[in-house]
Amino acid sequence: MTAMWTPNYGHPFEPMPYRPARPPADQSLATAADLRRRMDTRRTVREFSTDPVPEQVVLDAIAVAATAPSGAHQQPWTFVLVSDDEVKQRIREAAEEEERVSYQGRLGEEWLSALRPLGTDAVKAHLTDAPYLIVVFQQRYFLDENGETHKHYYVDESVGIAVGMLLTALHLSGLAALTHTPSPMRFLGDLLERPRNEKAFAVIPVGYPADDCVVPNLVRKSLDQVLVRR
Ligand code: IYR
Repeated sequence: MTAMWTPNYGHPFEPMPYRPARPPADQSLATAADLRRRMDTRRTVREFSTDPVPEQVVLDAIAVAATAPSGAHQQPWTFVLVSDDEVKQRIREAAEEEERVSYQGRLGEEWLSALRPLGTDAVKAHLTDAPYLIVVFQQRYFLDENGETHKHYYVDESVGIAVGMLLTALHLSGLAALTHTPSPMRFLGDLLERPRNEKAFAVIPVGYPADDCVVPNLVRKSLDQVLVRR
C-alpha cells in the first residue's frame, strides 16, 4: 500500500518502483508518432453539448494531472469539479460580469485585436452547457491546521504543467475542453469557498463538442518553427 501524503512526508529513497522495460526503438517511434498525431487533433472548444460524460473519465484525467512534477513535490493544486447546474450558473453570471468590463475596454486595444480572430466575447455559454467545470486553484502557500503559512515553490510552473497534463488526458480520453481564464478570477474563490491560500488559475469546461461546434481555422507553428538545435 502506498503511504498517505502529508505535508511533512519524508522521502526515503528506493529503487524506481515502476521502472519500465526499455522498449525496442521501433516501438518507441510508433508510440511517439501516434501520440504526436493524436495530440495534433486537440482543439480548444467553446461550444459544448449538454450531453453527460462519464464522471470517471474526468476523475481519471484529474488524477493524471495530479501526477505532475511540482516544486519540492509540494503538489500545490486543488481541482474543484463543478457539476451542479446552479453553481455553474452562478459562475457564468460572475464571469460574464467581469468579461463584459474586459471586452468593453479593460483589455486594451492591442489585446482585443489579438482576440478578434478567435471570435471570443463576454458571453460564456460554455460555463453552463458543459457538463463539468474543472476549476483549478493554485495553492500560493501551504496553510497548516494552525493557520500558519509555509512557502510553496514554483507554483505557477507546477500548476501550469498539471493543467497541460489534464488537457492531454482529457483529449486522449475523447473529451473536449476549453482553457478559460476569466479575469479577474477572485469571484471563483469566493463562490467555491476556497481557503485564502488558494488562487484560481483557470476554469476548464469539459464535455463533448456541440453538434454544430465550429473552431477557428488556425495554423500551428511547425516543428521547425519551434525547435532550435545546438
Ligand atoms: N479571458 C477572456 C479573454 C481571453 C483572453 C485570451 I489571452 C484568450 O486566448 C481568450 C480569451 C475570455 O475568456 O474571453
